[in-house]
Amino acid sequence: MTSRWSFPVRVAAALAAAGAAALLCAPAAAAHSVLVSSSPAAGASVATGPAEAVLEFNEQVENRFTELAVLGPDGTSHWESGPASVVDGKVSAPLRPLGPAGAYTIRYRVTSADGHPVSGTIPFRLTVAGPGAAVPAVAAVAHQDGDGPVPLWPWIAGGAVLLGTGFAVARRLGRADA
Ligand SMILES: [Cu+2]
Repeated sequence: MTSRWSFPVRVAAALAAAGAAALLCAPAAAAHSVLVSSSPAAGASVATGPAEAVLEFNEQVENRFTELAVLGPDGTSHWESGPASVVDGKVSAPLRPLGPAGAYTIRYRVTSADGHPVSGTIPFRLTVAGPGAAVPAVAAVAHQDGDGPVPLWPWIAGGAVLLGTGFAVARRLGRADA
């Protein structure tokens, strides 16, 4: 009798396990923070440049590696005037007065509560040219992300230390030989 039931029971157990796994995996897959709304909104047309760009996510995002940039119609000029700040699920950055009318893009990257990065772009349009002027890229606010060029000095310093150690060892070995 036990053997007659064991197969269906085993199948049921396997199905239950698969279902449980699916239930466990589904929330994990959906755990990335999702952009709920923004200001300016995606596709919005504004006549005046907003004082800040604001993104609202569905949950609290981590306050690290946060990037919020607003790119001008030329695709390269930056219009954010300071680093992004994160309060719970709200990420915002102050903006300079916008300049030429045209297509602007909010470019963002945040760190989900589960530690995974979420990034995207939000296009909006400035319909009336504002008083702002583009600043050279160097003067734009430095990003907090890790996408920037890797600094060379640690390599140079590391190389110098290695060289120095090598010379010291070589000298000592030379003395030992003499
Ligand atoms: Cu994730």
